[in-house]
This record gives sequence, structure tokens and C-alpha cells, in this order.
Amino acid sequence: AAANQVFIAVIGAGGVGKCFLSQLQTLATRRPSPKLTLCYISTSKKALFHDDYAEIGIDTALDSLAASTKTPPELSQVIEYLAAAPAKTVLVDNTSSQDVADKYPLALSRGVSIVTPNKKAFSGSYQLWKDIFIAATASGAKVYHESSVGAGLPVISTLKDLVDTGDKVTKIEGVFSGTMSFLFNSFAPTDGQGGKWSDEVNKAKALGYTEPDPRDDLNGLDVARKLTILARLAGLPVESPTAFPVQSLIPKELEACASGDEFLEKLPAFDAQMEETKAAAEKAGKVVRFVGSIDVAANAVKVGLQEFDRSHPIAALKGSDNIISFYTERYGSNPLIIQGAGAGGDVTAMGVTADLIKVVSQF
Ligand code: NHO
Repeated sequence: AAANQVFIAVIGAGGVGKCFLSQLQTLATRRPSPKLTLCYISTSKKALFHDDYAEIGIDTALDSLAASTKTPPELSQVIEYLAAAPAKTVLVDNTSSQDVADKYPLALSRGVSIVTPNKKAFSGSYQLWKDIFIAATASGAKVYHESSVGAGLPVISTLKDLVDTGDKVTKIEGVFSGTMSFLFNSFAPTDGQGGKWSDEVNKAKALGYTEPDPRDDLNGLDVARKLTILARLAGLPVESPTAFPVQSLIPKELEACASGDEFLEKLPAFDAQMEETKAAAEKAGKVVRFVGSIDVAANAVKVGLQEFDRSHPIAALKGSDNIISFYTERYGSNPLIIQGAGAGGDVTAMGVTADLIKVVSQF
């Protein structure tokens, strides 16, 4: 192997992982150099790799993996396997696993670069965050995670560019969840009546926007994780995604439901609560939205419901779009705004594949 080859290891082949493999196939065809060689792929149940790093065909990787009889080795063994490869390596983590995230410092310290949409490593403990960047700086390995906020939208790269060029970010606010965006755009539209809250939650689930258990979206933690990542990049040492106020939309009485299905069954009984929230906003000529904000000067992060004028860009959002506004000294009173699809396999994978291009171009 030579300088014009890069080994790629893929962990996770679900909704995002499958889309990533298809985009990797396109990338490998469009940019034949350096040669991107898939040498490892795994899910939580199966793995496929060869001791001599023989190439795994990208287009048939999923079938080959399905036919494999190997179970995934310990992660630290996978990292040693990659570190010993005869060329540079990139580990693509398409899981939402905390165990995989915890191993990033080890991988980076062994010279293995990382690209991932997994939020866990960057929104977990502040110590893990520090360990990741210390390890990367020491070894020169790269770590990119654009899709951990706003899927493929250029949110993290834009924030890094603002900071690195000396702009001062004063405030970041927006809609950071595709699920929450869809729910409020259809429950409390700027024109028309909107549906019943529980009906919209069921619709969002049927459309595949929500997590298998919709409570994982409605408890606000997904948004809190994204804000933790942005706040840290803006310079605030946020300790964890539970270190600031996060409003949950799960009625207290339903927190103990044994399953997502039971939760959905009982949710209609609580529609009146959300209806009141909507009516209160309407009385003031406004609409309610689920937003997150970071006030950098005040060191204040919060997640929850807020009322907006109907003409506000946050109120006028469509579908499951995200919107993120950066208020900075350079941009003055007109924020830099990023808007578009913020959930879904293809757009999330795009951020991952684009990160891979960035990493490879620095080798
Ligand atoms: P899946 O479909 O559950 O696939 C996970 C894969 O990882 C499976 O193949 C599983 O076997 C494997 N796996 C899990 N643990 C493993 C382990 N320890 N070892 C080996 N393999 C393991 O998950 P997705 O949907 O493909 O998501 C993958 C990652 O992308 C997650 O970290 C997720 O948070 C992240 N992500 C997804 C989306 C999305 O739209 N699907 C987004 C961002 C990041 O912008 C999107 C978003 O935030 C969606 C959010 N719900 C919203 O805004 O409403």
C-alpha cells in the first residue's frame, strides 16, 4: 500500500450507514485517488474483515456482511487492527453507541481518524470531549462530526469558521430537531387550524421521523445534545446535556409507560395540555415552537417551548426542516441563518461522506 490509498472501516449499517455506503460508492468512483479501500464493516451482530486488509467491495458490502459468520471483535482489537494497517485509516461510526464513542480517544491516539454522525462522544461528559481533542492534537489524526447537528447542513463547519476567523458568537438559536419541527409546523401552523397533538405525534412516527420510541424525541434530550455540542464549540465548557434547563413534552403521568406503544395509546388523554399552550400563544397573535438557544455572554443554554411572531423565520419553517441562526459581532443584528432538511438517512449520510472527503484531503 502507498500514500495514494486510504483504508475505511464502517461500524453501523442502519438507516444512515446504508446511505453512507451508497455515497461512498459514488465518491470512490468520482475520485479514484486516493483509493478508498473498505477493509472493515460491522453491525452490533456481525463483522466482515480480512487479516491482510483485502478490499471489501463497497457495492456488495451489505450482502457480504449478511453472509459473514464473524461476530464483531472487541472495539480495542478493531482499533489495533486499523492502527496496524499499511496506510492511513478512517473509522466511520454510524452507530448511536456510547461504547463506540468512549473509544474515540484510543482510536485517535493510535492515528486512526474518525468521522461520525453519533452525538454521544461530543455531548457526553466534558472530560470525554477534552480527551478526544487532546488525543487528536497529539497524533495528528482527524475527527469530524458535522452530522451530529442538523444532519448534512453545514452547521458545525460554519461555527468553526466563525470562531477560527476571530468572530465573536454572541447567540445561537433555532429548531434543532426534525421531529419537533414537523410536530409544531403541523400542530400549530402559521395559517389554518392544525391537527390534534397526539394525531401529529402518530403521523410523525408513521413518516419515520421519530425514534422507535417517540419519547426519545419528546423528552428534549436529542436537542439538548446538539446544543451541548454547539455551546462547547462556541467556547462554553458545558458539563453535560443535563447541566441546563431542558423542557420535556412527556406528560408526567406517562413517563412510566413501559413501551412507546403504550405511551402513544394514552397520549390522546393529554391533548388538552398542548391545546392550552397553543391557545395561549394564539391569544398573543403568536405560534409556539420547540427551540434551543445558547446565550454565550450569559453562559446560558436552554431548550423548550417558546412563542414566536408568525412572521419570524422560526415560525415559518416547513416540514421537518431545521433552522439555526448565528448571531455574531461580524454579522451584527442580521444573523447568519442555515436552514433545510435536518433529519433522514440521505442528508445525514451526506454530512458523513463530506467529512470523509475533508479528512482524506488532509492526508
Ligand atoms: P440505526 O438505523 O439504528 O442503525 C444503527 C446501526 O449501528 C445498526 O446497524 C446497529 O447494528 C449498529 N450498532 C449499534 N451499536 C453497535 C455497536 N456497539 N457495534 C457495532 N454496531 C453497532 O441508526 P441510524 O438512524 O442509522 O443512526 C445512526 C447514527 O446517526 C446515530 O448516532 C444517530 O443519532 C445519527 N444521526 C441520525 C440522524 C437521522 O436522521 N437518522 C440524524 C443525525 C444523526 O440529523 C438527524 C437527527 O438528528 C434525527 C433526529 N431524531 C431529529 O432531528 O428528529
